[in-house]
Amino acid sequence: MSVNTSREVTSKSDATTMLKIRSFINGEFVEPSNGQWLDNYDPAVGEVFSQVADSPREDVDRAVAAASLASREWSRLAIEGRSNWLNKIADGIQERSAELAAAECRDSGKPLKLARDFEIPRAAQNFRFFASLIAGSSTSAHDSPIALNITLAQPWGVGGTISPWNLPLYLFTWKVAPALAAGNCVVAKPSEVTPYTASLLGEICQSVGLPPGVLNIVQGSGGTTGQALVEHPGIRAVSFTGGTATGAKIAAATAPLFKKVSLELGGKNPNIIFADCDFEKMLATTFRSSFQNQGQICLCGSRILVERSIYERFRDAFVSLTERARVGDPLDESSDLGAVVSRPHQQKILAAIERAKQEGGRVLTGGTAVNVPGRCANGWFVAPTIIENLAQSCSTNQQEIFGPVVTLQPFDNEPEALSLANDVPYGLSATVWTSDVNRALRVAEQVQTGVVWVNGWLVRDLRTPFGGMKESGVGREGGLDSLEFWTQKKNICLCRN
Ligand code: TXE
Repeated sequence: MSVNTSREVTSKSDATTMLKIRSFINGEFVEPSNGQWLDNYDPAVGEVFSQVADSPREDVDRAVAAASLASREWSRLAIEGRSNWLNKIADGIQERSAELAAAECRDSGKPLKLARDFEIPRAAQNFRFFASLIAGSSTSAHDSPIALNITLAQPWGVGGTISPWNLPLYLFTWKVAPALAAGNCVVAKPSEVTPYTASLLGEICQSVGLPPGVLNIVQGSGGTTGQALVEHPGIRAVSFTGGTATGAKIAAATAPLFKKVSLELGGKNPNIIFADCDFEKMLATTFRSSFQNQGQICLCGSRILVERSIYERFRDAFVSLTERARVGDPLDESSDLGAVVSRPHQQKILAAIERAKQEGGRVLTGGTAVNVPGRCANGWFVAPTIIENLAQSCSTNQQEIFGPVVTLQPFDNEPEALSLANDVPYGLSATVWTSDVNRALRVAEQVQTGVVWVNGWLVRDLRTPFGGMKESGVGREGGLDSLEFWTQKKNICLCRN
């Protein structure tokens, strides 16, 4: 059955209504062919507010068939044509930005102001950025007396994207926009935990008149819909962001099929603070890099390494700043932290804190769930938590928690700071705080991460490569790296007589 909108509000009982979030296939919103739905929660109130399709393999097949058909025209569009479509989608996001921010907040529990001021604008920017990047792209040629070689970058046809729940529309569009820009049609799966804004994006594509099949959004769980997507023989390239364990499963499923795969995985990022830093700037930024989005950003600096001479000064100031933070209703403008994404995730974070205590950790502040009175009394909140006195080798300092939990570790000198920073299986990002530019360069060059910020955090230029080393992933996203991922090179050699 097909309907024009992603959202049919049906009566669940006399008292309540239920939003239904469908897949968007070939330009239409469709029910899951197996009739299976998943409950979707508002984490701030702890209640189901919608149901999302749990699409089976057959629905993924239909989406791939639609994308494959649409790609014949889409891949032949002049660059200006594709660029115009991307800008139209960006316009649509901007026009509905208030609605998108409210949906993101409800789906994920994040503060409304974070979605409104940072994430939804970035989703529009993702489309605009790749619209202008392709407009300036060129084809390379190599000339010689015997032949002229022309190298084309051709799209794969159908691309598959799988995105997580922490920055739902921001990361969904970060994959979809370059795939479309490069001339692919896309089958995209948002997280089943936060499906709402992707579905609204489907409505935007419909209202701007994007040709059917160019972007298909299959809703559903990872093991069902996601697995069907990565195994589909019609999808030659897959871009994934999510947990490292899931990344390993996707690598295993795609390797025998020789697909191109980009894996953007977890992190256990060091925030390295030297005594000669700008203390006030570092302190304010460290609060954000620890607890923004309740610590549920793969780039959060969850291990804070502090030069011993300022360890106590930093610890006391950081604890005091954190204790002034407000954990509260995400709709309240004064809330610094909202809810974490789900009840199981809240339990996972609290269990990690208990494990830290067993490992000898001293909880300096936080460490518990937070009861927010009123509308959010049954919501899933966790206090921002700072722990010290833990060994480098313990699980708290080795495994990603992905919540508002950071550890503090003192160090005596630069080699020790680097040794602690690098002694984890992950290698996504690092932050270095120092006023010594030579030291900044030395440390940045030796730290084993794909991204290093010096005297800042989450400052992004979309032209730069983004991705991790070690268990944080394979491949780079951003700028020309994204366009390169979504195309394959073909060399045509024109031999001279
Ligand atoms: O992520 P999953 P989860 C980390 C974080 C978190 C942990 C687990 O530590 O606690 O991962 O989170 C889809 N085939 N990050 O379980 O499962 C899934 O439906 C294909 C880090 O929620 O990795 C969703 O769309 N797809 C992170 C996406 O993968 C599958 C962001 C991510 O979900 C699949 C999120 C399968 N077999 C979690 N199984 C980051 N790096 O930003 C699941 N999926």
